Amino acid sequence: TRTPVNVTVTGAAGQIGYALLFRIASGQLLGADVPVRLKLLEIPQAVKAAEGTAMELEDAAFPLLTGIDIYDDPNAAFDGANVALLVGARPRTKGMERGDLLEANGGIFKPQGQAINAHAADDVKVLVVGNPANTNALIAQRNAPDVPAERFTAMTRLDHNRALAQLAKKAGVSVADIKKMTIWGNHSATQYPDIFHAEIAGKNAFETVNDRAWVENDFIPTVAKRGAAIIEARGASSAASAASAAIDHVYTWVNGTPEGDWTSMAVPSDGSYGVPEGLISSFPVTCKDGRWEIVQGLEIDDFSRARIDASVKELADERDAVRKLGLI
Ligand code: NAX
Repeated sequence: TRTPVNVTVTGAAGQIGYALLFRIASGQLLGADVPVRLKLLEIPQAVKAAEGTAMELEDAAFPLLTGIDIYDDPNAAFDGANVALLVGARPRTKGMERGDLLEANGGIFKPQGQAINAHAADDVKVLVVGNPANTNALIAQRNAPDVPAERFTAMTRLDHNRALAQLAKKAGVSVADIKKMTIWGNHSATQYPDIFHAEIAGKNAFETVNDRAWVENDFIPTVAKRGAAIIEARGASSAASAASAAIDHVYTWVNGTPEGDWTSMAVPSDGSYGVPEGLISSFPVTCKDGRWEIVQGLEIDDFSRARIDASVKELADERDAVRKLGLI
């Protein structure tokens, strides 16, 4: 029998946590033959609610779930973590400036980065979901100098999946027919969903839909503003779809991208495509043997260049702001 994989989830009592934990425990995060031990981190006021979720997890009698522990101390929660899903974050509230938001989240992601550095397993893989995800991941990564930087990633897979769904609808195909979708940049309204390299049933997606106005005026804004549209419709932000994307992100990272396809992950830049080194920006990536690699050699036209640059500039501004605050 295999040793259980320790999966730490922060914000476990939140709405994404509620959707995510059951999918992890059922084996969808790592594989149907991989036992998992859950380590849940919450703030003290939400520990009781996390205990309620843990009771339900127990009641689901998942054969792969070997244990659940609940903590309010990051040092204990990340002890021995092989996979760390950083979901809990400080949301933007009314009247909050961007600087306040970055500072409040620095208060969460700096100590969590330090705890990962000190206590996580040698093979730890980190996915940051909590917003602003890219910059929260940067803060955690910079505060974990002993962990290889490439183990810190942020989630743009929900944006990627949203882009697949919109393109499939437009082209009248199944999402399974689409390959090589890309989200570039920040998980924010400046993100750039790129179909110029995507393929539908093996043919170039942009040429197949042949509708530039749709790409510019419909597809890109619909994907970028989908989070706001969900809040408008549901009265609450995306939760099950966000949990599903987190499952996809880690599953792909661990188990690999299919031959002839790639995915989108926000990862520390090596300078590829003119993205300043170190920024945690979304790229097209392939995964193999538990490692990701940025897809190289794609041609970027002026239209795409301007959009990538705008999103990357926002990331650089956020990095400068958290540097000023002494968080990195
Ligand atoms: P909720 O407010 O339902 O849950 C957040 C939970 O985090 C709460 O239970 C809270 O007590 C906990 N928490 C706060 N500070 C913590 C800390 N220091 N340690 C541990 N737990 C802590 O939010 P939810 O809807 O679950 O969303 C969680 C985060 O995901 C938010 O930041 C949200 O903006 C972000 N999202 C990111 C997405 C992405 O694509 N990257 C999409 C979905 C989502 O909007």
